[in-house]
Amino acid sequence: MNQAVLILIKPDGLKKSLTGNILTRLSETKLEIVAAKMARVSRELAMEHYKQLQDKPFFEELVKYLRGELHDRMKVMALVYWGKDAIKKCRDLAGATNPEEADPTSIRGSYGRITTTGVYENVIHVSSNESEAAREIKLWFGPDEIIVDMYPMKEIVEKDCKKNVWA
Ligand code: IDP
Ligand code: MG
Repeated sequence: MNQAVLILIKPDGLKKSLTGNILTRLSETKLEIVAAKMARVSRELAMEHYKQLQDKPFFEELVKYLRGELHDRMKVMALVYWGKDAIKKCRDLAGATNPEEADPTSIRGSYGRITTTGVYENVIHVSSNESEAAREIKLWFGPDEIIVDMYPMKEIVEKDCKKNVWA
């Protein structure tokens, strides 16, 4: 069964110029990239993304971290990988949440660190299960940004909708 998984290259990954390394490591999975973009992260988006951690003492720092406030990089790279056992394959390559405990050859073990303020800067986000992946992918991407049909969608006509087009 094909699965989808949301990957975020977090602001520390971008600041450390790790995009290429991380994508190379993830290519070992032979999964297909079906969506990719650079994204600015509003406070609302960061809080919604990590809403299951809202009671943790590090939540406020975590929101700042994902927004890029700790790294002077107000963006993340968001991707959707698609294929057999996509979540396990990507989580195995990412390594444990705590970079000190992660396998030293994993992405987080190689590049992550624990900050003095307590948040784990672990360079990459990987969805943890299918329902979280669906919730997160729908949060970060619209249906037209993903090149395979993975979730039900509907067509709507928006009247008087203001948007930017090329001048
Ligand atoms: P995951 O990213 O491995 O799925 P989660 O428990 O979902 O781990 O936590 C989300 C993010 O919050 C982590 O990637 C890490 O940046 C941060 N984090 C999680 N647990 C801790 C902690 O105990 N101390 C500091 N930061 C943490
Ligand atoms: Mg998680």
